Amino acid sequence: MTSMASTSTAAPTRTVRIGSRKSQLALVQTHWVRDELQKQFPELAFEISTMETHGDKVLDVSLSKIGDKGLFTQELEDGMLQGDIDFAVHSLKDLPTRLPDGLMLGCVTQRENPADALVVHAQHQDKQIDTLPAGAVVGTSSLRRLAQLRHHFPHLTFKDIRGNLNTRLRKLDEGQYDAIILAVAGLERLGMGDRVHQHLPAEVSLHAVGQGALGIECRADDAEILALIKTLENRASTDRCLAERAFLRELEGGCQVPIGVNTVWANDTLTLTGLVASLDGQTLIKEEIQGTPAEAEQIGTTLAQRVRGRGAQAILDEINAENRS
Ligand code: DPM
Repeated sequence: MTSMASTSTAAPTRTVRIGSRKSQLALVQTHWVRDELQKQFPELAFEISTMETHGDKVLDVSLSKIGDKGLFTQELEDGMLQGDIDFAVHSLKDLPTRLPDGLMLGCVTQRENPADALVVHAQHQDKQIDTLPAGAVVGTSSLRRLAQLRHHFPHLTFKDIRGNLNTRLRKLDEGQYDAIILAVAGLERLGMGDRVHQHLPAEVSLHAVGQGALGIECRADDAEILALIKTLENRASTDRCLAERAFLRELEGGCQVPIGVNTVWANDTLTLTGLVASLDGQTLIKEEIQGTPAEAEQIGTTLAQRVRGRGAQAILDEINAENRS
């Protein structure tokens, strides 16, 4: 009896420190990672350190205007490089495609539904995105969602919206908007999946690179931590997200560019659809490519070169010039 009790209360061999943003969504995600790891490694202790990132502090400025290099990740990355934390859990879509020297994307978890969701005010319960009345005010601060929706539904009015999910839903319910667009995954993780009124089909809105997956970032030379987090890796999600990230990286798009993607991984074939849109929604440049999962990054890069050849670079240059001025 005594020996059993002493085994179960034995001091953990190592304390692993996990970095997370403070937002409710970030914490739900980080707790999930911690709980999964704790189940597999009962001998380890896990500790969560929360940090505020620049993106959490600047809530009144449109995302596209505050720049994008590590907006939601930099403070966590500094923490890893300084050795204060061992790894960081991110929404993969907020993690830049180029990481600081010394850090790597160690794991992509099983992806939730990556689609965008239409969430409507109570008075539009009987509507869908294509039946909202002319002039209806749709809230989004994603240039990607804005450009695609403007293209398909020029009769709608688009208005910036910021704040966390609860703030946005409150603004919608108060009547400041007729509808808003959010990621299905974020709503579901927060237990608010019932607010998803319609999954926007890929023909209407291609989702953001990495949307719906978690990305775990760690130090490139920490083999022990890498082996630990790799146990949460999902192969299909990883291949899909690596293809998507290679597409974005090759276009040198930050997290705030009108670039959308869709991937299908089936029968040992990976299909990637990529899109670059002009902000006014007039021009959509869209291409599709297939390859084996092992060629994930290569097909992403090739697809980027194809859309660039069709005018995508000119669109991105114009947007980048505007953001700098
Ligand atoms: C990025 C974008 C948005 C977030 C841009 C985009 C949405 C901004 C907005 C890069 N990060 O999607 O085109 O609509 O104002 C973000 C959300 C999630 C991660 C929330 C959301 C949850 C879903 C996920 C914000 N980052 O998109 O509704 O984990 O993929």
